[in-house]
Amino acid sequence: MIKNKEPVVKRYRGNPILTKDDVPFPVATVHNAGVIKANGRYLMIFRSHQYNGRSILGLAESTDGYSFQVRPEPFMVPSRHGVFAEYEEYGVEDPRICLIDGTYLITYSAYSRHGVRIGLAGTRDFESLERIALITQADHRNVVLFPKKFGGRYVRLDRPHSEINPWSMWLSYSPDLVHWGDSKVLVKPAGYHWDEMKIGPGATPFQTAEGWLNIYHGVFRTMDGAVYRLGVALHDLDDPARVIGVADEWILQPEDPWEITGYVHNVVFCCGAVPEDDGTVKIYWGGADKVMCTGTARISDLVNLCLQKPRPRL
Ligand code: BMA
Repeated sequence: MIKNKEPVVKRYRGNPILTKDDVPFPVATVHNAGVIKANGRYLMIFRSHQYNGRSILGLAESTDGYSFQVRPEPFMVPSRHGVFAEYEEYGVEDPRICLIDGTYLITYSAYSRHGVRIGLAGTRDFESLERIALITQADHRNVVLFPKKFGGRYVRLDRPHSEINPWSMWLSYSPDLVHWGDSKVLVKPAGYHWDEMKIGPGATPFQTAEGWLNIYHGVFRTMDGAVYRLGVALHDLDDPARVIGVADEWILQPEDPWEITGYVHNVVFCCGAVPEDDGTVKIYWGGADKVMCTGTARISDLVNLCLQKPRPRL
């Protein structure tokens, strides 16, 4: 059992691990990065606001998951060609990375005067990047792919926006990564709860013996504005549309000064986590939409929170 005041996520003492001062091109922020471990290297695709308020993506690399070196040029800027140019006009944001069949697939938010939709791009080497398709209509954010096919279909967690239903987590299927459907709602914000305003998928889910672990964000509206925290849910290994349990308690909330104050205050926002061979997971989060931070958790602790302290079902 987890003792009451022991934090589930242990913050890295060297936080923040990446700031705008580490970036060799002009940016105002570094946050909400997708991270993956590939052949012993940690690859981080981070979001940065430019000084016009619109976002681009940069790439940083590390051998230990803590100390990152940023490449000299941005990794992805809004497209100037075709359909992508029209829908990325206001910027590209919040990337998630998922390895399927030898390709690193990147889902990102594409902002434009038409709203926000999700773009899908792929790379095999983190050198060149190919845009594949815009895979949602407006208004969707926070799409994460499962790193495996189920019954021959790709699966993703979705977060459509709706005025009637509070922002919730859905799931959709695709035969080809481009056309998606068969959607169903999986988890909704719980009333007068830390995530009662909205929830959204965070890191690419990873496999544990008990199920897929899904680290997500939840938002609570206060008199002082919204507070973004992180939570966990566990999905069935063979059927990710079956939610085994959603932990009742958050696993991380803004506490460090650079999580409380920044571009948007009181935000911890996760787009990536790296499970390690020693039973821990490195969780990466943006602090106050301004810096990147990390911390570790025991995977079994996160699983136990979903199994032993779940919230009531949908
Ligand atoms: C959400 C997104 C995130 C951001 C968060 C807090 O709506 O815009 O990219 O981190 O708000 O500002």
